[in-house]
Amino acid sequence: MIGPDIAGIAETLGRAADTATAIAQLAAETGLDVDAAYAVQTALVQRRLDRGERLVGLKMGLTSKAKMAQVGVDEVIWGRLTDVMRIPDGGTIDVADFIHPRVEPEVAFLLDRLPEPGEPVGDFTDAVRAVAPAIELIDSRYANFTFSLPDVIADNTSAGAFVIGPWSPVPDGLDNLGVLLEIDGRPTQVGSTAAILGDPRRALDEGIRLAGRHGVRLREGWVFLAGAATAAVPLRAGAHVRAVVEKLGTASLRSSS
Ligand code: OOG
Ligand code: MG
Repeated sequence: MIGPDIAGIAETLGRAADTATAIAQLAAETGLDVDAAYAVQTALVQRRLDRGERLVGLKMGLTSKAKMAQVGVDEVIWGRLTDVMRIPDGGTIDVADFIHPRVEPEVAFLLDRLPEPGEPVGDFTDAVRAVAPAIELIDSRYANFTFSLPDVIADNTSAGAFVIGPWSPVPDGLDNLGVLLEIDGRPTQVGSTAAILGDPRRALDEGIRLAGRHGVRLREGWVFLAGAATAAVPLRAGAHVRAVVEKLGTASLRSSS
């Protein structure tokens, strides 16, 4: 049997992102399972690397119930981050570069020495040098932000852009910090880091384990997004977005069109 056309699907998804044009879901029609979907993601990100982008980290997706419920997929997933996706803290994003962008509050880790593949993360503070509040901009390439599990994996887990706030040394506890997403000074989502797998530190174990299954090893110096603590919110032009994480501070961005 001939399997799905991995390179062709990656090209379709890559063009959708490059032209900010939504496409129809494709996993069911092309017979993509989870493994094939990660192969598409690899090819899709390689397309970016081929034009000079650099891999700078890993992002987790659907690590909170709020997110799982919002998109109707209940498996933890992971995707790749490149340098071009990173927007400086306080920087501006043009919504016209995206299809239907949404923003969500996250916690970021700056990775230090990671264990050997197959080894558990021993001391979290050995593996993580610093933590920061972050905003992720997600932008599903599928119409109506609607997708199946293999669809969203193939689409690099809707990765669009991200902002990292100021780094701080790892605090004593990360498992119950208040999280606020504010748009134009109004709180639009409120939550806790406990929503992220009970403790965002667990997202790192999951990232190492799940990416390891596909031969991807996390690297010293990479950024790691642990996944949103709340549902994501549509980003309109002319907005000022702030994600505030208790004890860690604020990450912010503005949007133009
Ligand atoms: C998938 C990406 C999920 C998160 O933080 O949960 C994600 C999506 O919601 O489109 O980035
Ligand atoms: Mg996210």
